[in-house]
Amino acid sequence: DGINTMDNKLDLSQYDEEQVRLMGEMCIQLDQNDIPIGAVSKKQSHLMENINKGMLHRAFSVFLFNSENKLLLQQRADEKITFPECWTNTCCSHPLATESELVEHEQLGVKRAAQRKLEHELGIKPEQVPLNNFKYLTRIHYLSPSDGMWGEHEIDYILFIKADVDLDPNVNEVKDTKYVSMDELKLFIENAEKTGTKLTPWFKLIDTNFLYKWWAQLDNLDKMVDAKTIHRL
Ligand code: DMA
Ligand code: MN
Repeated sequence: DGINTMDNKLDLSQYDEEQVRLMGEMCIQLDQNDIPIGAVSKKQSHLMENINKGMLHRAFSVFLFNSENKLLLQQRADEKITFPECWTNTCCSHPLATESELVEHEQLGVKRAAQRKLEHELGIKPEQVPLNNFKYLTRIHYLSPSDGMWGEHEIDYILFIKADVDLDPNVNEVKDTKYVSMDELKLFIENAEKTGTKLTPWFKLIDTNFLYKWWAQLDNLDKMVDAKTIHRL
């Protein structure tokens, strides 16, 4: 990765040091059918220059609901390099190109990554979010620029989990959190423009296309699972 000339020309000194360090993580590069074709740094895989040439990687989005069926939202920290200050679903990130997070059987790799990042971003202990309690719903393929240089181009595994958890947010990742009911979220999104609330593009896509019909079946999710389709949004 270090020998790539574009890496050496990129000046990341304006960004938060910890977030720059995390840009060195190795993501799973994919073909259009979600077949892994290699490892690529988070930095390389989030540069629009590479995305515009078709570079694609694997991601996950967790939606965590408490026992009152309220959804936990987070506001991304100002320090985030992509989509800072945006409100979004509970937790998103990338399974890493490691043996344990590449496992595809029962989406075990993405579930392991989800458990790892729920602890890293929100301080949720793994015991409160057991791997077996994550429900994989489907995959979403989307592309969204963030600002001029950065963006997302992912196949995103949607994971739901119901759990009452203790939060201890990492302020380098998360600026704020809140639980919302279905009606509260609809109002929050409807009023976002008026209130100057920024939302992530993937959260808007999932909200528009899938969220409420899944949420209405929270205690009956098996019939909602579409394991095979890659929804191109
Ligand atoms: C990336 O999320 C994943 C999706 C689904 C957009 P992120 O930018 O929060 O990743 P990370 O927490 O690793 O920076
Ligand atoms: Mn990504």
